[in-house]
Amino acid sequence: MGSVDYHLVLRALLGAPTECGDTGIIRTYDSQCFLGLVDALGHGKEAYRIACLAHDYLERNFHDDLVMMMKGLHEHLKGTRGIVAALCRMDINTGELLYVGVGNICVKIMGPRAFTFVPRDGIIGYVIPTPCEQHRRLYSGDTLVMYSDGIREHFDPLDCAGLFSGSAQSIASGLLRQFGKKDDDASCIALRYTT
Ligand SMILES: [Mn+2]
Repeated sequence: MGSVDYHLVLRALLGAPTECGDTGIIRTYDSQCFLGLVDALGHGKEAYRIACLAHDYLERNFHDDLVMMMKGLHEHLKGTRGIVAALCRMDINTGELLYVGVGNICVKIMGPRAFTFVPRDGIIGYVIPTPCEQHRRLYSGDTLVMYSDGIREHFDPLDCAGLFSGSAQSIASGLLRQFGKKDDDASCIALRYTT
């Protein structure tokens, strides 16, 4: 039996949560954990409105197959300025992890088998390639992080060695604090897996 500790942080560039174009959702059900992170293009009230549309869609459809979900999200957001998003589902018992991503949301496994998923290029709601599902496995002690481009993409794990030994909450808020940029909304999900 595995268990997960997870946390989501959001920070609006303009301060007000109702002007944040980044959003995220984490849902556990049966032995599954669904995680989605969204960055609506631009920022401010219009980005927030689109992020809410995406959030509502994910809230209603998080049980779906990830490729279907990405296609559905694309249809749902047509006519808006669009978003980028990463969708993950893990099996808490086996550690099996599925990923589908379009656009610049960074998704990494931190641990002895460090791995970075490669998203497909595109803007969901505008033009996307055929979504493609990637599979990995989390092992006990691994941490999954997902973050938008409001957080520096590359950082040296040595600069934050202590960070990854804490709780999911301290990892997510620590990444935002240490590597958050000053010119965009920012969001981060951290998930720690133990068996
Ligand atoms: Mn952004």
